[in-house]
Amino acid sequence: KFLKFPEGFWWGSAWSAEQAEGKGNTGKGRTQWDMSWDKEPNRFYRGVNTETATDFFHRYPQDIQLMKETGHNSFRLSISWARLFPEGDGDVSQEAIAFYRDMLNQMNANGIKPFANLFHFDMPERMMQKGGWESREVVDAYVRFADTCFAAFGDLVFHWFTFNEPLGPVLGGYMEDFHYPNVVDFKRGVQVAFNTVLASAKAIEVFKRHGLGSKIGIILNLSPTYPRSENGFDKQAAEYADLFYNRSFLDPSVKGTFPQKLTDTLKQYGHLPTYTPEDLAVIRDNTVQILGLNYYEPRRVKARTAAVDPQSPFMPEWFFESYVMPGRRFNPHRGWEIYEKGIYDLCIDIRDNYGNIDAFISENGMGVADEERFMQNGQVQDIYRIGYIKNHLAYVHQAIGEGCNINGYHLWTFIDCWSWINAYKNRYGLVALDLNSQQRTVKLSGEFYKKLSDENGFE
Ligand code: BGP
Repeated sequence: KFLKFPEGFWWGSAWSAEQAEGKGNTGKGRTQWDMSWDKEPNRFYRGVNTETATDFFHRYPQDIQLMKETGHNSFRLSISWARLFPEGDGDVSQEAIAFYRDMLNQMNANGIKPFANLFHFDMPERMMQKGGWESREVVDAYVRFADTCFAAFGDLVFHWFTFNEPLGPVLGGYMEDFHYPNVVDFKRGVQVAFNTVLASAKAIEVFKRHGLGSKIGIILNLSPTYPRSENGFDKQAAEYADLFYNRSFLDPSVKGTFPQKLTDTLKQYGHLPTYTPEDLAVIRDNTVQILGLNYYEPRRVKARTAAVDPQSPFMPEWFFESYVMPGRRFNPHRGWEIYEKGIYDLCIDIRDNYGNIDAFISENGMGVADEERFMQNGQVQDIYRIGYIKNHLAYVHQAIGEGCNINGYHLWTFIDCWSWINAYKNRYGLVALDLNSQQRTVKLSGEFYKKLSDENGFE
């Protein structure tokens, strides 16, 4: 059966500045990833940093042609804060503005709607030295950066996003030790979460003053959370995991308020962040106009079996334990469970609990190592990726049929790009990258994607 998508559906893909551009020659400042690299070059990054990455900086004119060849009518990039403001604050780089303006112009000229995101894990070094998202000064500098972007690129950007996955810096930087500053301190993490919510709302406030025709939103990584059983303890565990990891950002972004139960819990354990009544008013008055949904895997939890040591530092995991479902299907290269129905459950949640706000799938994708194994006549035959995309899209199609306001699908990613934990180990692209020659070759999935977009559906 042919599954047809609504007219004007956004077909595209996404990536970020740090992961794709490379340094280039506009005098880009250092970021937190350069700091991580200095500290431990081989910890995660497998001997590859972001100096060159996928070299989008130099190759964007040809790459935009490749977007066309692979069926893109839209594309999400991020604007590098450290490129615009090498010091994070202070003087803006005119070269950086010229670079992005030309790139955005070329995308528009080729019928590709640019979706621009303002923060994708890439804190400028100077800002990180001031405390990163823990610091109010950094929040203010970010808002100036956002303001500058709206003024400089407002005529060229189709939709704006304040953050990609604001949970990332909290989990990575303050809980699980894989982003700078690599500490385990949930209290500081909560402050980071609050400050990013506030920064997002402040950027939206400034955006509205520009009177642009575009919309502004946020991109969240959401994992529908399933209890191991219908047992009350397991269900309660799932409710807490959902509060901490999904509702914590969804509610303030879309409704302008934090879930009461989350606030109560943080208060009870002495983990409320510092804020003022004015902050809460800014958050209340500046909710998002569009929502990007990144979906990779569900979260499965059960009630804790091991007792919590009350002397240990408070963590969300005091309320639940992760649980691996027996017989689950998963991607062995990334370790993530593959559960396509999760994308449907997520869409239904947004329809029913978040006013069916304008939304789209802003990331979904499959990272696979050593894809040369699947090379035939010079092309990666990634039938597994085509299957992955189709299986998820079938559920997105069903959700749309049931009234969900889902306007597009962006795959992670376009050309193979650098990853925070695995550098170039796992490849996600529709287009293969030869890291030595920087040569690009469209994979079988890239051909499939073109057909999918041309026909606005698939069989
Ligand atoms: C998302 C990020 C992306 C990208 C993707 C794939 O969470 O927004 O930046 O990296 O995940 O994950 P990974 O690169 O860790 O395999």
